[in-house]
Amino acid sequence: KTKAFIFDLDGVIVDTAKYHFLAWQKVANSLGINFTHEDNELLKGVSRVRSLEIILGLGENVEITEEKKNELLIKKNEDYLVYIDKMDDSEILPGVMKVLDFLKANNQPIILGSASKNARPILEKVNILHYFDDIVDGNDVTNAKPDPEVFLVGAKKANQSAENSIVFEDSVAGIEAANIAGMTSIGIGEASVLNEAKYNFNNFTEITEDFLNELINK
Ligand code: B16
Ligand code: MG
Repeated sequence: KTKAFIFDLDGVIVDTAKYHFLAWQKVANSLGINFTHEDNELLKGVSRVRSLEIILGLGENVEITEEKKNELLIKKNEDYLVYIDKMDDSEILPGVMKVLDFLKANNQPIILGSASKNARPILEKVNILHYFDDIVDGNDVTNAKPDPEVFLVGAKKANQSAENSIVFEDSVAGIEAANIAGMTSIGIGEASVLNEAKYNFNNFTEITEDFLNELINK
């Protein structure tokens, strides 16, 4: 059988959260706002604009103009891209290649469903752009996760129904989006945090070929 396998990017294929953190921390510090690793968790799966709003909310009565906000968004992305530029395939998370290779060998559509506007350059940097039959990212959709738009568009590109689509996600918002879409949600990370997921794994090394075969033949 053929299914659509939809992968989130940040936190699933690569750990870019650490680079987002460094770039956002610079922005926060420039505004006198304390921004911790714990705060960074709030930004996972969330769009760039929304991330800035969350950071501004961490400060006390920080009010800035729209113009300044746009400036900060540009500055943040410029900083982030400096880190991205240094990435290579050693940054692909454990077990990911094994799963991508297995799906490819079994002729399953592989789709990217990410909120990031930098998805393509990141996939290029880590040398796996050619694995993807289609890419749906922050440039293609208007509604951010937990809205299911990004995954619904992805399934459509693979010519598969939502029921025949499987989503790998590391964020609560992403799992919620997959569930709302009526897709099979697979949480990658803390099961206690991603407790709404249909299946949970700490990382891709725990995903067996038997499990993937079960998903394909269901
Ligand atoms: P960018 P994902 C998301 O990617 C990240 O988890 C989130 O932290 C980030 O703010 C968002 O992309 C936008 O990224 O600034 O590169 O457009 O997890 O949906 O792959
Ligand atoms: Mg993610």
